[in-house]
Amino acid sequence: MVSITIDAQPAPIAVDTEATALLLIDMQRDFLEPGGFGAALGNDATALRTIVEPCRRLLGAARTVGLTVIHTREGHRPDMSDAPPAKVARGAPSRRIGDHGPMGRILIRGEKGHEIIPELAPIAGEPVIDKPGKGAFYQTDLELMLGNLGVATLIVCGVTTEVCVHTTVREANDRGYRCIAVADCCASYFPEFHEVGLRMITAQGGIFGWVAESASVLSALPLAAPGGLAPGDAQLGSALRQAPCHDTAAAGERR
Ligand code: TIU
Repeated sequence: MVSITIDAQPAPIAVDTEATALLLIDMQRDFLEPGGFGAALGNDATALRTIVEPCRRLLGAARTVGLTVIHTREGHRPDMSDAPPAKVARGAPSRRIGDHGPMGRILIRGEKGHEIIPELAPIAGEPVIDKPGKGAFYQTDLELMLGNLGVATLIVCGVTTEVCVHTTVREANDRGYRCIAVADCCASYFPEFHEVGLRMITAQGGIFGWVAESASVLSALPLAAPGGLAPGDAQLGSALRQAPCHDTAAAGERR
């Protein structure tokens, strides 16, 4: 066990690195590049790109210390049998889920737009959770995986703060996980929703969890500690991370 303390709101939080996972939510082209789902809903997708570099640094550090790293993607099967009609029909987008766009069919597994952006591409052994909803627990094997890995705390990054990050943090909180949302590694198309979304997490003594800056997480990680974690040292976690990942991604998509 390697116990570290991360400076956070509403209070510092002590975590065991061997029981902690970095969860990267939906860092997909469909949300972060023009021509994807986010843009089809009328948003400026490039507004989210400020978090790419902080996420990349945190991901690199997590890999160095051997934290469990899990990626998620929002999207649907090509036949859209897992896409609720109410979700597809909602709003007045320029393109609906399943329609053809510049990066392939919008929010459909196996299409270019569905891929995680290259800067944060998963490496071998990092599970990728394909989720049909906003929350990463709904109709996925994330909870099973976290249980097998002995994870108790989630360091959460990704997009968008008030939609998939918030839904996942709420789902995780109700399941007994401690969540630390990383403020400068989460983003929204609406800056005010980002700010208020983070405040909602920490309000009332941390009603859903904690919020920290990536600098606080980085400075707490045992990156330079002699005898600190070596990459892939996390016992069961290491063994599982090397195992094949049985997600529902299209063949060839998994890295
Ligand atoms: N529209 C929006 O802000 N977000 C989503 O639809 N999905 C995620 O947040 N990933």
